[in-house]
Amino acid sequence: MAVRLRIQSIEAQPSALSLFRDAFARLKSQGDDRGFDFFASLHGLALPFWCEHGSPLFLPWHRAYLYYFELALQTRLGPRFTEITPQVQEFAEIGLPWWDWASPQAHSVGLPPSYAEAEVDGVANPLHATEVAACPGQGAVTGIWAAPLVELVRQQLPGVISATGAPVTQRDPDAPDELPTQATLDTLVLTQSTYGDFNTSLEQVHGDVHVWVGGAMSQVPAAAYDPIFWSHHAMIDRLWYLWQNSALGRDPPPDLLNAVLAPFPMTVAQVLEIDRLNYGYAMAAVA
Ligand SMILES: [Cu+2]
Repeated sequence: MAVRLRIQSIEAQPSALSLFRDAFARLKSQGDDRGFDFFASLHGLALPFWCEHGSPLFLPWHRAYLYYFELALQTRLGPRFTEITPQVQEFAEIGLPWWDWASPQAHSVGLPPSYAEAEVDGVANPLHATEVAACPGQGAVTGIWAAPLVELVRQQLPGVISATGAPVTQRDPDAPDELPTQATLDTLVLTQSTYGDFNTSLEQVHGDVHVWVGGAMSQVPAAAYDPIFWSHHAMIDRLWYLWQNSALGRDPPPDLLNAVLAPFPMTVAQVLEIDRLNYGYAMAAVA
């Protein structure tokens, strides 16, 4: 059972943070369909896009996405989205930390320090940025940005990746106090009384945070290459979980329940209970 902790909780435990960093770095070095580039590519470039936005499938699709990404971090992901026993035992219980951008801390410092620092002990911080091209010699893998694609992104989406040299994801965060507030969540999101309204209102606030981070995060084709994407979406998933378990929480309409969350071999009905997906949120730290 993976417990997803608030980022500040992980940052307060140096051993937990370095274990998470190690798992993230390992995933980035895996150049096949269980690796970071492959997962990031499912959201956007290289084509096709699979992500669901502006759709009632926004919340369930991203829940399935994080589920398989977390299995990959845990080294429990086999070929074609199967589950296997962990290949690296120490990563078996890793949970994705959630970035509470509505917290007082985020409104004072902005991005979590663990994701903001470029280097840790003289080594590149795997949570800071991603070089989007394939490592030389890793061969052809779905989702790699070939040189012409890198040039296209530089022309069409300026600021998403570095303008010269190796293509590395960029950020351009706004002022910390411009992040969405807990009051906004409490009044405009968590008070919704239908699944459709909740899904739509949470997607809007979620989009504001993508734009707040800027750079790669502000463009769907590149967003999932920024490591903060995963902790931002863990926060979104947690808010859905909190609403599901509140008095107002409702299931999606019946006609949605059998929708398949492609490319993942899962339906909407199968992601409604996170206990069944073998992860949970550390409730002691609820905002
Ligand atoms: Cu998103």
